Amino acid sequence: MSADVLMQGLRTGLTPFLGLPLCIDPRPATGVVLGAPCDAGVINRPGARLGPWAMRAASMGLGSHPMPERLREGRPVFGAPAARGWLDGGNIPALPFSLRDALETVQATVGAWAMTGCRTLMLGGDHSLTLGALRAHARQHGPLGLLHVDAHPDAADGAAWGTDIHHGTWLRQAIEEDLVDPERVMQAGLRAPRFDDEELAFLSVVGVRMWTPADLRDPLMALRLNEDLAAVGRGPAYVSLDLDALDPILVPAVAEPVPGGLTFAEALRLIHAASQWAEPWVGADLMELAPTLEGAEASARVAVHLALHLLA
Ligand SMILES: [Mn+2]
Repeated sequence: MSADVLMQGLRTGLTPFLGLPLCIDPRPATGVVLGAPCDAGVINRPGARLGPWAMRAASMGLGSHPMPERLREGRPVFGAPAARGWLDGGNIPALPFSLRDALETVQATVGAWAMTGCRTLMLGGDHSLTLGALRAHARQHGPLGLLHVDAHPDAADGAAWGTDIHHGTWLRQAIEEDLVDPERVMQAGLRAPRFDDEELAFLSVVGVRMWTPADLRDPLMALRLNEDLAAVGRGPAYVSLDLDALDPILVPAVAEPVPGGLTFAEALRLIHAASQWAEPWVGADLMELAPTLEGAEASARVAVHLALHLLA
């Protein structure tokens, strides 16, 4: 972000994400950042409807060239996201009163941008909205690969709450609707206690690749980890990050924090693995930041830094 952009933010009071050009009408571009201000799918602690505002505010005044991981290994030049054709498309007008309506709005808005060949980065919002974005991108590309970073498997059926849409069911829906190819779905960071074993049984039967934090850290599993990450990226793929995948010491302001999560470096390693894929991801999201909860500012900052690396 240049001083000009910072000055523009000070003068107008508007803080487009990372100072990207603001453009709410879909048009051809490299990619677009879209806020998704809805948390109608949250079971327990609400607040994610305000996530997009918190992330835009936390991105104000931040440099947009991430430091390469190791300076000794040469100097990859990413260039600023704005220079590479990224836009801030404003918010998806997803009202937080009706999840079904919100999902349609997410699908329509993400779809309108995707139709122009644009990649999308959605800032949530609760995790149920990922289903809308997957519907939009799968319509363009067919069943997608999915890197799903989360403390929870998000593949419950409708039994627990008598409804098949909330932030713990979207992956089940996406698999049943053929939006993703289950054998190209990898989950990382899983550790939340479960009500029963049904979810994990379903996921393993359809071939989803599941990773706990301990498995991710096990040097004996490194080869398989690389194989699984590469499998996701064998075709068009989507990256969905629930911020509760990270440890609640880093990101406390989420609906369902679970101790024992990923470090920032571990989350980055997963994002960097995606940069080895045959083609760039078609869509990504950062979900569940609830800035009404304690630790909001620090949590938003972590989210923005993850976004920077996703865009790079
Ligand atoms: Mn989730």
